[in-house]
Amino acid sequence: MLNKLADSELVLNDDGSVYHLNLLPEDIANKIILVGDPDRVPKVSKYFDKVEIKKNKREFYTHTGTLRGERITVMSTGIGTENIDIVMNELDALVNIDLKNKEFKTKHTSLELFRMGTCGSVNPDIQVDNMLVTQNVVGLDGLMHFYQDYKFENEFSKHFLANSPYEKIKPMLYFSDWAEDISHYYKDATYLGNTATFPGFYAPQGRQLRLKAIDDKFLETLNDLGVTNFEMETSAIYALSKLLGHKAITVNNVIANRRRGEFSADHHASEKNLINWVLERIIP
Ligand code: R1P
Ligand code: URA
Repeated sequence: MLNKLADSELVLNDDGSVYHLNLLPEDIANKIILVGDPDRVPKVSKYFDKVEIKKNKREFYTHTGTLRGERITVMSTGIGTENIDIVMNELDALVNIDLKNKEFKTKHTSLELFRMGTCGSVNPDIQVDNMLVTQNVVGLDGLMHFYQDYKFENEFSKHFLANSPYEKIKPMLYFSDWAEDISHYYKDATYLGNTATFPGFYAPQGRQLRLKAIDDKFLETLNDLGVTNFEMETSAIYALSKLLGHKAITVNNVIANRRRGEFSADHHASEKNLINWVLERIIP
């Protein structure tokens, strides 16, 4: 690969910021909280000592400031792994590419990325309104098929691949390097789980409104394969972090128990609890 990137490959705005995130290198901290919902960004940054940067474009809202004296960023990613593709590549470009010359930097910078999201449980025993940290993730979206060197295997992934009856759904499997990563922040999580990331909220997660999903036993089958919870971003965050040399961890608030048909009685209170839970741990 050529060291200098063409203008069509690393697209910048007029002020030199990365194209979709609309950010300059000095706009982000090393610790970055990733949330799906843009409305969650001010709900997080209101706990900061002060907010120095507020920028946005499309669904990508970013606030950077300090919390207990340490610099921190919160950014919304919108929904889905296709947005994570943009977020991860542009965040990495902010720290590992010289944007002026469009050349790779020789010294690598590793970011600490904390997804703070919501999910549905497919294990009937998991209680709603609790935090579930993703130890392993199976990507049932298609994003990582487009990258080389994407596949990371462990016992969970081997078991899943050997036993999945869904031949049409080609899983990409990843896991967090549990021993070496940033899991120490969340040592006391209520649940450690095996998360499945999907390219949709309805049939891909077994929901049937007026259309039928792949089969009626989807939730039970995924749970039998070892999956604990469903959401829409973590596979791409873990896989691209691994490939790009960043550290990432997801905690999702369980807002639905799909097997019992339960939804959080007060998801606003539950979201506030999630925000405090994460902030207390990543900057104690
Ligand atoms: C679906 O409602 C959205 O909620 C979950 C899913 O991953 C998807 O993005 O996460 P967030 O609460 O972070 O948006
Ligand atoms: N987010 C999801 O993607 N699925 C759920 O069931 C809940 C939150």
